[in-house]
Amino acid sequence: MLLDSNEAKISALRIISRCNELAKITCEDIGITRLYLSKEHLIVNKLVGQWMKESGMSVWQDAVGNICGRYNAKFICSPAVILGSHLDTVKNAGRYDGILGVLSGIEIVYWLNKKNIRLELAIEVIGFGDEEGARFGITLLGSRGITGTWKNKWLSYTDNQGISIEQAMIKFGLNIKNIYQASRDKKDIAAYVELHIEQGPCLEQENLPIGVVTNIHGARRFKCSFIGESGHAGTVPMKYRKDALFAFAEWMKYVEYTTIKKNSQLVATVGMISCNPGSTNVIPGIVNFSLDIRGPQDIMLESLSSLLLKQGKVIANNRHLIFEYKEYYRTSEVICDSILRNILCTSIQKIQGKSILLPSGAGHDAIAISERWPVAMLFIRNYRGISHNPEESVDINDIALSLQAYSDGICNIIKKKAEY
Ligand code: HGY
Ligand code: MN
Ligand code: MN
Repeated sequence: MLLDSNEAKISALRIISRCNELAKITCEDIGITRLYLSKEHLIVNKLVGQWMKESGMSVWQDAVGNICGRYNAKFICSPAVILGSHLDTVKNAGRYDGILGVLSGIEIVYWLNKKNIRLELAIEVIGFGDEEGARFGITLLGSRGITGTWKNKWLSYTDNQGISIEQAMIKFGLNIKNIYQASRDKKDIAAYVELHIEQGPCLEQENLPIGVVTNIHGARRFKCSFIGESGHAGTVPMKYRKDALFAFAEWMKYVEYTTIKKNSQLVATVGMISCNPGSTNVIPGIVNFSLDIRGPQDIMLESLSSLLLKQGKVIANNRHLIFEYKEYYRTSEVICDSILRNILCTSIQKIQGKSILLPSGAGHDAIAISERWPVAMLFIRNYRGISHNPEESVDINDIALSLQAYSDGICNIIKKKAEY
């Protein structure tokens, strides 16, 4: 075991204090919001880069704004096992989503370095710059830099101030001509193992601090609109109205009922809505909104999305409105690598007596990385699974236990991978 319980506790205390320090780097007066290519992103990269350096890593910021650290193996050019997660947040976020995984990876390297241990493979820790997609709408822009699957068309995507990714990159100090320099050779990476808060209730229900992820659910995201006719709130009789908000409300009831009825693993969320023109005394003529659906299999997502979108059309027709939608994001289910999973389960059993396998309803950078390398994820229990919420919290003892399991798992994965 790389870490004994005292060392794990020292690291857990440092992780908590660093999460609190990073939580102060936000673009809002209250709450934590840290967006890709923002000035807060740059500040966090510098601070996390310094912590990486102090733990014994060589550090660089790559061509898409990820902060990367490398702890060499016995042989300089050995491939690496990548640890890490994301440093960006959603709006009004919690302080552990993503951050905990990056800081935990740094702690593993800290103790290897302190104990003068060099492994058969290198360890790299990456703080990805954009997993949430909270600024530009598309997600995994950091991890897709590593996999070399960046699309040039993304450069023209804009945030709600009309700033494009291209403009934001230039302001951040990146050269858009170099984006492909972030992509890594297949042979340079052996595996990716991410520690992340569960953001769900399973571990708490099982009364276990840590679990291993079986699969990451797929996702579909749509921009939708009900288009009716705005009118005078006082004069238009109800039966003559083309009220976009009532159509939306009727559709929302259908979304909830149909998703629940179809399958307990399916979820559907309308997280953003704008009602236009947005005056008390005007009948809403247009309602624009987002639709985010998740589920374990593409076929389930396919059938749920077609049901919901078809019903949007039916409701619009019945009310003499128009229903429009555009899909702008999709990821398929990712199955975590079984060899890596089994090694992590063995480490967890050592720590907590039993291991548990569970799905991830949330998306992670592992989705992008899995397109080129084997991935695995460890989940740590977080209070009531609350996440994307300032109430997000993690128990310090769970952090210490997860560090012992994570470090033991990584050392064993490296041993296994070095046999190849
Ligand atoms: O939305 C998600 O699943 C993740 O938090 N980006
Ligand atoms: Mn998140
Ligand atoms: Mn996350």
